[in-house]
Amino acid sequence: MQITFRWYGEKLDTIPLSFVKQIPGVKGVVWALHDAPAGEYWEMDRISQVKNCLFNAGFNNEVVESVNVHEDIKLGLPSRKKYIENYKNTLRNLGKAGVKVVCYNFMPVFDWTRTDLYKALPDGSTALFYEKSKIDSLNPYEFLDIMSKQKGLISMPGWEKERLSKIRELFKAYEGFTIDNLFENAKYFLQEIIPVAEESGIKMAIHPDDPPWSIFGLPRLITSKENMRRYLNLIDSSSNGVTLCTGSLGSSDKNDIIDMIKTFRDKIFFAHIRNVKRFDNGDFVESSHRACDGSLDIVEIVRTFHDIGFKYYIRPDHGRHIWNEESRLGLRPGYGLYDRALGIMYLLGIWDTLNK
Ligand code: DNO
Repeated sequence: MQITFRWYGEKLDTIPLSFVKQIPGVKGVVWALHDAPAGEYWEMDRISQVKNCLFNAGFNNEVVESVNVHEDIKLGLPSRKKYIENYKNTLRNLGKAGVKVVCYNFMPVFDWTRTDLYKALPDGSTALFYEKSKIDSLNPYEFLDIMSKQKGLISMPGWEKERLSKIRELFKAYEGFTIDNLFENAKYFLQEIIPVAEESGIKMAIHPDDPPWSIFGLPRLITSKENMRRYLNLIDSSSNGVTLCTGSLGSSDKNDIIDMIKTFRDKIFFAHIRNVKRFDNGDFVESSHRACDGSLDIVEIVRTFHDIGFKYYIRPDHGRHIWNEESRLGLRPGYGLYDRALGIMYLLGIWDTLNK
């Protein structure tokens, strides 16, 4: 397995790559053209620029998260054709640049959803929090209004300005839309892009829905073992796989993460490993990586990856904001330096012990 670290690019991240270099064990940087709107074609020049920047700092560029899927593709509109063409050409360029895994998601309208980006924890740190009753009682516009007042929202991946500005039209377009419609449109998308991924030497790794249940009446695809299986069966290819995100799937106590790792062992090309603490009322908060701090047994999770001989990429995913880090200008919620670095040390500590 290979440890990676997500980084938003020279202009959009406040963490210098030289700092990332000082975290033991990080081989690759997980990157994307974060300023490219979903559906846009990624020019080779821009891809090469990032590649050079990562190589000069001593990292590989093998994992991209994400090449975002345009909403028209998820909705199955006729305009999807042009966005799918752009997607294919982007994959071709990424393959030429040495990219091996592309993470993406198929979540309608909202990518990951939280209600509080800086929830204070008893130890004085802050973390991302999901309050179920808030989501259940608000309509999406009220929700967005409250979220827009929190610092950092629009810097969250998946919450880009141009997407949010169209939120009313989007909800209108999804009226009456079912999970079967979404699966059908995903199948069409996969049938188009997977042959190109195969030719380009790229493994596609869909990210689970976060949280793994329907919100605001929208259907959600990757929420459970059954749905993951259904998705993988849409097209039989060694390039069709998943990102196993423990925190996203683990927000629901119905998901048995260990069982999922064992079941989909050959289809997991990327793993996001983090802990989450679930509460009885359906709320959850992102906790430290340590097994006893959250509801997930991270030790057993890492042990299972070790047992299956996992040879792909892992990143620590999110972290809390600690050591006054949230006062740093431009900090992206969940994507500070310190707790993600601690997370890596915890994961490597377990891995090295298992190796012995
Ligand atoms: C949140 C992330 C997600 C993820 C996308 C993948 O931190 O895990 O935004 O990048 O869903 O497409």
